[in-house]
Formats: sequence, structure tokens, C-alpha cells
Amino acid sequence: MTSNDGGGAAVRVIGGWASHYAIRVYVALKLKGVEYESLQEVVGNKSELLLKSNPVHKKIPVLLHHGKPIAESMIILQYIDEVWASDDDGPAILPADPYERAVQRFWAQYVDDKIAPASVVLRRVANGDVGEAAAQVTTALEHLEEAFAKRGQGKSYFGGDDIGFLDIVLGSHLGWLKAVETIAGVKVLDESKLPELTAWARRFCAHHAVRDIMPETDRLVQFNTYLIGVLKAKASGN
Ligand SMILES: N[C@@H](CCC(=O)N[C@@H](CS)C(=O)NCC(=O)O)C(=O)O
Repeated sequence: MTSNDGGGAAVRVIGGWASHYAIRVYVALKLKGVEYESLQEVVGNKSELLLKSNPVHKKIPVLLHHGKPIAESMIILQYIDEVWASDDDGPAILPADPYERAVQRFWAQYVDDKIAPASVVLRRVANGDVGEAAAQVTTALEHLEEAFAKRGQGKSYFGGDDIGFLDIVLGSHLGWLKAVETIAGVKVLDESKLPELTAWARRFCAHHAVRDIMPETDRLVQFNTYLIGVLKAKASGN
């Protein structure tokens, strides 16, 4: 990462409205009540600012804080929690207890290892061979249903009474998980099998820090068609 890009608002996010990784950052900033400038990347045409700010991975999101870039969504969430940590800054994102923090980080990593790649497969292979990816998401969500019942202890969120790290990491996938049900014709958030998690998902999407950020299913389905077109054109060199 380079050190400073000069001007702009104190807090800027190089992101994209449909990126579940970027959604994490928007939700965390909203939760903390931090004003930010949203810089939307255009698919297939990475900006100079992105390439300069995240030269290693060249991926969104990047948080620019007084021009200094921070990359990787989970690292950004932890940075936001550490910088905006006073009582006036909204709820803590990570729990104070080291064991609880470790548990949330464990499950957050599990989400990115299991749900993120399978969700991408389900978006790309419309009505094709989606069985394996759908099974991977289902198994992961079943584990999380169990974890919620255990860790939630009658609370509304993984984070307790308000949303926290794991809520944001898993919740950022909900828009796309709903969209893949249409795109790939599979049911992944099945209320009869995942009663705790589907109730949690409804609460999460209705939360004041989430409801204006979580993209609508139809918009994601349309965006997916556009994205596949861009990827195909790129693959064929057009
Ligand atoms: N591990 C990264 C993943 C970020 C990521 O994969 N971002 C995607 C958008 S959702 C991206 O920028 N893709 C562009 C590319 O792969 O070239 C994070 O958590 O921030």
C-alpha cells in the first residue's frame, strides 16, 4: 500500500454497491456514525486510485483515512473499530472479551473460506451444475445456525444486542445469497431448516445501519447478468 494520495474527504471508500466485501465497510461506518465519501469502481475498469491504493491485490474495498489506504474488508472492520472507539462512536464491532473475539474471528474466516467462493460459483453457473456449491453453502449455514444458537444466548445478533463483527461479515452475503436463489434456482436460506439464522437475517437486513445499504435482490440479479457479460467480453479479448 502507498502512504498518502493527497486530497478528498477524511474518510473515503473505494468500493462498489454490489460487492459484499465493500458492503461490510459501508455498514461498519454507518454503525459508527462516520460520514464517508463513496467512490464506486466501474467493473472491468479499475481506477488509478484503486491501483495505487491496493497495488498488491488491486481489489475493492479500500478505506482511505486522511488519504492513507487500508485494504482487506476484515482488516478494515477492525481498523474502524479501533479508530472510532469512544462511547460517542456507536457500538463496538468486536467484543471486549478475547475469547469472544477469537470465536467471532474464527467464524468470520469460515464464512469467507466456505460461503464466499461457493456464492460466486452459484452466480456464474446459472441453472447449471450448482449442486456442490449449494451443498457447501448449506453445510456452512447449518454450522452457523448451530453457532448462533450457542453463542447468541437469546440475543438478537451474533454480537449480542447489536450487530458486531460476525454479523457484518456474514450479513454482507445476504443480498447475494437471496439473489443466487433466483439465479441458480436453489434454496439456500431455508426457514424450515435454518429458523434461527433466517430470523437473524431478517433482523440484520432491517437494522438501521444495513437497510439502505443492502442491495435489492432484483438489482443484484440484473447486475449479475451484466457482470457475466463483462467477464465473457474480457475472456474473449473484446
Ligand atoms: N479478501 C478481500 C476480497 C476483496 C475482493 O475479492 N473484492 C472483489 C470485489 S467483491 C474485487 O475487487 N475483485 C476484482 C478482482 O478480483 O480483480 C476482502 O475481504 O476485501
